[in-house]
Amino acid sequence: MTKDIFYGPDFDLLSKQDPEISAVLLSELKRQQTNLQLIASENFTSRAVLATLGSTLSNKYAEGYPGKRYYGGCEEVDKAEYLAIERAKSLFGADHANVQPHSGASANIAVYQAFTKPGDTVLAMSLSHGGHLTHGSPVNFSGKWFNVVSYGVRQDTELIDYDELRDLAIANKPKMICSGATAYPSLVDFEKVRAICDEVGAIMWVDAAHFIGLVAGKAIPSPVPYADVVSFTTHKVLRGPRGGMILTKEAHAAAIDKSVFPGMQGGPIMSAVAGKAVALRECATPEYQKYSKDVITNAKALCSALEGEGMRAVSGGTQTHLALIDIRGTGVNGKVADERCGNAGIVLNKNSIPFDPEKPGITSGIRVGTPATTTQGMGVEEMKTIASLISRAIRSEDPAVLSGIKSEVHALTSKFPIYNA
Ligand code: DSN
Repeated sequence: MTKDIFYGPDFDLLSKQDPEISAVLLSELKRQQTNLQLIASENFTSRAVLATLGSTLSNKYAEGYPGKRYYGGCEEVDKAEYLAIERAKSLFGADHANVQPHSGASANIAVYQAFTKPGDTVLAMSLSHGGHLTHGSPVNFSGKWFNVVSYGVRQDTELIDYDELRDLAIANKPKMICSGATAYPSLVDFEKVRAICDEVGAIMWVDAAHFIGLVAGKAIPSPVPYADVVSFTTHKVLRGPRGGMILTKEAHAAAIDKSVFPGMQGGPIMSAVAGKAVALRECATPEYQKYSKDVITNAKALCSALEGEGMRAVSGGTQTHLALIDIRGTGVNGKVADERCGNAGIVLNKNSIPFDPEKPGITSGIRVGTPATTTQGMGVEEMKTIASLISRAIRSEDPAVLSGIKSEVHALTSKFPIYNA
């Protein structure tokens, strides 16, 4: 382990000034280096991105947009934001990019605000079938302020039921239709969704948070040519800093910009905006394109190896960076599996499967993703090993066995070091 990642002298200063927080930074680094990171929405961003996040850009208030700020002294941060915008437009072939949302949820609030009014009807994927809190959950602003009608997957195929989606759209006449999910292992048919939106006169919104990195790497089809608006996070497969972004057609550019600022946010986090620019430049390289294809190859390998271990892949497999696994065959629920894997140094999350008989806090499934392990350089052989480690961890309640698996996990991760000097 190295603390060089924390920029030597500054870290030494922090260690003296605040030993408690510096200890957290070091132990979190160690946790990321030694355990297996299989949370589908996490990744290891580059040292270049981390450098922007720990920079003096964090000190600057820059309410407004480049060239039209409400504060003086923005000439340098303007350059960073222009670069982020131009790189996003070029990478995704988008008319317009807003790089200021603090997170995916913030970006989604801005989308609702730009295109709808409280009380309007929106059609989105239900959380229990893989959607997101901001897609109409009753405990979220989206479910409280909007009439969100949910669509789901078919029980037999566990794939989006486009016939049901069209029927619901015709019956409810939504102002906006959202596609995109957090636990859907297949690709969305954007052409079909566009046709349904056109038929009912709805705005087509794609929440691409999970898969936009695969789009950036040209590993899967892009929603950008079809959608009116695409929102996403920048820290998942995309491997950038924690944050959000929105792409739109030119016709909606002003509405989205007004909705982000002053509609929803104050000052943007300029260190994160600069980090987004750095990540977007990295995404435009052949290395990143190879990475994003490898992420999918690894996810398929992990998914089929887990099937080989007697677990069921929801929807029969994966076409993306994640797999949703029905673990009922092991006799263990998602909550217990999550805890046992955690004790074995395998970080993943319990996840509801479609039509899950268990409560969301228990679940019948787990979600696994390969963005982080692929960044580490792991490949198909390691995915087979990981599947075996997961299976053994899930099926064991003996702390000594879990501790033995943890040693194997540490041996594996030590061969694929991250953030080493
Ligand atoms: N928390 C993200 C995920 O894990 O999918 C969604 O917001």
